[in-house]
Amino acid sequence: MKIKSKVLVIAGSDSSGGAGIQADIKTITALGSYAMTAITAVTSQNTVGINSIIPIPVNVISKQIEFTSRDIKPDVIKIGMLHSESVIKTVLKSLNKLNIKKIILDPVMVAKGGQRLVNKKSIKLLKNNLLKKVTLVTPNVPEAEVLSGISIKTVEDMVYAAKRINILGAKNVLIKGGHLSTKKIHDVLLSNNKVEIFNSKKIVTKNTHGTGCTLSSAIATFYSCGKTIKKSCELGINYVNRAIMLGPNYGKGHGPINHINNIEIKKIK
Ligand code: PXL
Repeated sequence: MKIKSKVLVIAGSDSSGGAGIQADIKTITALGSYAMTAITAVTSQNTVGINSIIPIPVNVISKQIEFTSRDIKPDVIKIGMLHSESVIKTVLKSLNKLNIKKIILDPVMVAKGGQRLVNKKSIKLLKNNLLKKVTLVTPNVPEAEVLSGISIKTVEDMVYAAKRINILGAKNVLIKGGHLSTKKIHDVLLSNNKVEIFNSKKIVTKNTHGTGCTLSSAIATFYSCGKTIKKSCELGINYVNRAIMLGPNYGKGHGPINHINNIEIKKIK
């Protein structure tokens, strides 16, 4: 199989393999593209909770981004967990040096179990500075509430929040509706001033660790292959839904999804 495109991921490592850089590499690879990484922090965790978060020094983060990208130019950059102000400032500086305009941001704030992954000051900087740089931002409902400053209870609220986040500078906004208690899941995309709603069946499971990382990486991969933002979101949502449905049910807590749901593994004899 010929590799289709190159995606650089700037995000944290998840030792349990379901979220973070590990989910990103699996997703980008499963969808046929080439994954590169700049690791921002190393988390020790399992499906039940997070044991520790060790930051990578900021000069090491910028070196990973710049040194790697100067040699192999990414078609798209996907950004995940940026846990502190200094990390966001560093990433902004590096992005300004590289001439890569296609950027997908998953504004990671808390883990599935409820633990905070980033501090409050960094959320402010993300909102005021980083959002302006991105092609697409993919918050879930709690993250969209923080970014938009409004409380979200309905799909109409999601549309309003998406407009507010668009005004802050993000060119396209996808708010994921999984946290709302609607019968179906409604993901709201605001793209080119048009609202698109993707409706999915709700899959009842506790195994949804890493869905956000996986979705944003899937969208980044489809986008890097030349699909539009709208089509990339549609294909990304379908891929994650299948990954949830076919989850391996590992661990005692919020287990991982099946990132390789779309590929057939040939047995090596
Ligand atoms: O799913 C959010 C997330 C992002 N990045 C890392 C994580 C998690 C959740 O646990 O560990 C590194």
